[in-house]
Amino acid sequence: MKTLKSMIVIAGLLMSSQLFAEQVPLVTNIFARPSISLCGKWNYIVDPLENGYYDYRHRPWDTNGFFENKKPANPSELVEYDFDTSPYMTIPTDWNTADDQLFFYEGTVWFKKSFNYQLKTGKRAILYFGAVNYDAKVYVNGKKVGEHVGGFTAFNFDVTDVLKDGENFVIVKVDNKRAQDNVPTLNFDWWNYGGITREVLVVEVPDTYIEDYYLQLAKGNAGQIEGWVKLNEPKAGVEVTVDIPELKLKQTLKTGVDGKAQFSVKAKLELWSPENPKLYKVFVSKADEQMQDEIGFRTIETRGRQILLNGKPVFLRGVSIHEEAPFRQGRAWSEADAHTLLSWAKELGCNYVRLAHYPHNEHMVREAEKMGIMVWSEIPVYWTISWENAETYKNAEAQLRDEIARDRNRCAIIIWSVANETPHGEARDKFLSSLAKYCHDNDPVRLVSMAMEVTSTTSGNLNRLQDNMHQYVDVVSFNEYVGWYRDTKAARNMVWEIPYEKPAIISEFGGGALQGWHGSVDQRFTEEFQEDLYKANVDMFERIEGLAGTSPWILMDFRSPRRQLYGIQDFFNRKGLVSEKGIKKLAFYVMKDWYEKKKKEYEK
Ligand code: GCB
Repeated sequence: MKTLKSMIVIAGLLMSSQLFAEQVPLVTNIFARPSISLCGKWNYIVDPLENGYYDYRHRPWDTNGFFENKKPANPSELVEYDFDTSPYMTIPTDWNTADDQLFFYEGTVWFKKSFNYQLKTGKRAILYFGAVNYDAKVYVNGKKVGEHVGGFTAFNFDVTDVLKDGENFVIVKVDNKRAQDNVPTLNFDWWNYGGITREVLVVEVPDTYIEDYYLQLAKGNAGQIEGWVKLNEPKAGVEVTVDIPELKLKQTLKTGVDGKAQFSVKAKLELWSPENPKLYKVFVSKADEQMQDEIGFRTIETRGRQILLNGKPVFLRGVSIHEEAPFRQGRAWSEADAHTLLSWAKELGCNYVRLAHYPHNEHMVREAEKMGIMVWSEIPVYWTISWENAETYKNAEAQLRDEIARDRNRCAIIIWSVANETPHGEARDKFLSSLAKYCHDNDPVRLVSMAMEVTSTTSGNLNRLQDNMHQYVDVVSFNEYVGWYRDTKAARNMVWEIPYEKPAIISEFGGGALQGWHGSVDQRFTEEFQEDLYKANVDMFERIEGLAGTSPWILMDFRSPRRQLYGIQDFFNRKGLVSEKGIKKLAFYVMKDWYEKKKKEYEK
């Protein structure tokens, strides 16, 4: 007779939620590994009622869900879906711009891709997604391999045991419904582009593989490279090599019982900087695998109110950027998108960009690095999320963990930011200080910041920045919308007080203009109004003591459902310095001139 316990186990095994594979820690430098691409045509089924997931009593299907990819066994059998006769999208993309009917859609869409695979003996197969917004349930050959939440971080599953030789299929249920407890929450000022928005790969690695590695300069020491190589399992005595041929620096190491090998080595280096974005070819290998990376070395620190790059004070001449595709709109994801956006930033005179409001795709960060642009990278802890909810915190921390895991070798990244414009309060303070601590503990060589608001004391023309969070960050940053949301025309008389002995960045300022619309400086949404606002702001910046950088809002007009003004906004946030068609507005040149001036000042 079956015991109750074994019956429960069997029932559990039958549930569709049973996992047949494992979400494994992020495999680093994914594009340098042997892989097959699953980009391209994926058939899709729009499922607003989640019919493919729940039965008519709204209980999750054990069998019969769309994940089974069922075909009628004979012409009389009822199966009310068929991926193979459904339309397709070319992944990566967002469904909002790929299908006109889905422009405003928020909900579930199922995607299916068939592919041929032959797994070699002694190898493992890792199914990698660059990003899926927001909730992804992933099935391979009808079996659930895992789930991921968060629209902007990469994730991967070990699917070795569910793949077959020959024809396989992967099905993903993607759901981008917003929810209060999510990160981001219900309310945000950008388009909630849904879908499989970055690349999908099946990566082949050896049974024991190099999961991750790290090589950067020791904090504040331009002559010491520190690093480690980590296997996917705690296996001791495995020989791994880190080789930088140009430096004649080759480290052959043995892993310890934790599967990790550490090193610290002196080196005479050409340092990475915006003027000289030097990257070294680095080979990380072990007997049965080798991969190449391009890595730069620089130090980043603060001293009083200054930011020091390679020991020298630097002014961050920045601009904020959303991950929105130039010219065609929709989510940006490719190297070409990254190059266009960053070339405009370069033309503006930038040595720095704020990648808002979530981790951007890997090409963006790598391209910035090649072009000599420092990066602020952030997670979507934005406005009023559920500070009291432990699950929300876990979600935010997981996004931070995966953001750092993907990019820890990118010297271009100088700042991790953990939040944007959050309301003061005890629960928030606990949440954000924990995130800041997480950053410092897990990446001691970079700076931590968050975009605050000027909430305090505007008495007369005095602004004082005040936020408890100042004690947890290395750089205090704040958004000010002088001339747009507040104090129209008052910028020229404003006085600022930043009562913290830390560098300060203005992480946002700006105002809207419809490109090509002209009028007087007093007329909202004309290029002249925006131009004047920029003139008044840069003039004001000269009077902010300890200002270490600015990142105006924003490089390019971007889609937002919050921006309805007919004929002007048409669902675009118009604060771009460049229109969505790539045309520069007058304010672009105000900022460009000011950055030229700043550059000269700092070169002296
Ligand atoms: C902000 C937000 C940003 C918005 C911007 C605006 O403060 O951080 O996400 O898009 O203002 O345009 O209002």
